[in-house]
Amino acid sequence: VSSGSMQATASANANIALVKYWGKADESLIIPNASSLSLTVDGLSTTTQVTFHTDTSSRDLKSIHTSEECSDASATSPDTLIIDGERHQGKALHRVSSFLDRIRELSGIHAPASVISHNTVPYAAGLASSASAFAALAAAASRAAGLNLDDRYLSRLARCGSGSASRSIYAGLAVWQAGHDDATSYAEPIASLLESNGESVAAGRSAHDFGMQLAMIVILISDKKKAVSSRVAMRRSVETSPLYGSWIQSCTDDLQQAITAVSRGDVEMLGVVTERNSYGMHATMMTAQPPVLYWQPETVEALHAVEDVRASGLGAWSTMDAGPNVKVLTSAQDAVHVCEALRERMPQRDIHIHMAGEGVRILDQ
Ligand code: 2P0
Repeated sequence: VSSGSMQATASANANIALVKYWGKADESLIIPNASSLSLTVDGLSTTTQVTFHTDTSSRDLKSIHTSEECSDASATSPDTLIIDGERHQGKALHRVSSFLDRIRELSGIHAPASVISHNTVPYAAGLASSASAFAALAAAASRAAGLNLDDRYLSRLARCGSGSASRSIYAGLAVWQAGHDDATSYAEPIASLLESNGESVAAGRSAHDFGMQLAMIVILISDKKKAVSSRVAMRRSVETSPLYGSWIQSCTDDLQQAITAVSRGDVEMLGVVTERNSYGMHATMMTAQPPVLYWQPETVEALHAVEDVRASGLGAWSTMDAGPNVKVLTSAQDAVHVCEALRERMPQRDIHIHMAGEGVRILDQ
């Protein structure tokens, strides 16, 4: 293979879970304790270029790896990582290098790589997600290494980088099937799931179209890096929260109801499940030891504003992830009205609409 062809660029959107992933059954393979459902959204994306430097011999790479055993892995990683113009080492590089090792193993291209990544929102802003990052990296790195993987395989691969990334492979609504090992834990578009379940969808409407008619409004509360990573917070929830068992049970019920809502084209039913599931996840982490509390006073203000907007007759349901920002599920049709109603109540906040977005795509190679 000529060295000139060992490069590819891919772009992926972030996704916001409606039924959340919170806790792993297998930490190294990233197998979750429950299946989850998300909406891929536009405007929060990562574009990543991967180049394998095949002119560096595999012997060089092996000797670098061997020297890692007795020294700081990050200092000797063969790869380079640049995110939004800034060179990263340490943990971030180590995580990317471990991910690239899977690609090297799969493809037999044992060459060091450079990874150059751009986020549409700054890396530090609390909204740049590992979901868009690892979905784009999985697609770009596998293509750069000459692999042509199908979506299911890409989803499994992205999952190994970050669980939520498994869902960003797809447009609109995606379900990550928990599974029980590497081969059975992957995401798929909700339309395929409904089809394989033999479920019918409300007349004149496909599950895909329904998903693409949803929107998320983001109410920015803070753009600071979170004090507790979601990885640590979910581990602590699994190990110490007395609510963890019932949380997992409720996810199974919520996913079932969410799927029914989608098959009926019922935004309200989907919204009610989404809001309840998010509060359940936060209740679980708040009851961990020590508790994980991502909420700020302004978070609570925003949650009340969403209730108030809904009481005014608009379809709007809140959901929150591992941070203080509030996201609001609504229909594409209502999005502008809901956004205006929220801005009226919180004029000092940054509030933006994110429509349902496309799945991962290769930009060039
Ligand atoms: C989700 N979150 O379903 C949940 C809800 C945050 C709250 O997936 O450890 O970065 O890399 O698998 O995917 C964020 O966790 O965690 C997340 P890892 P990830 O979107």
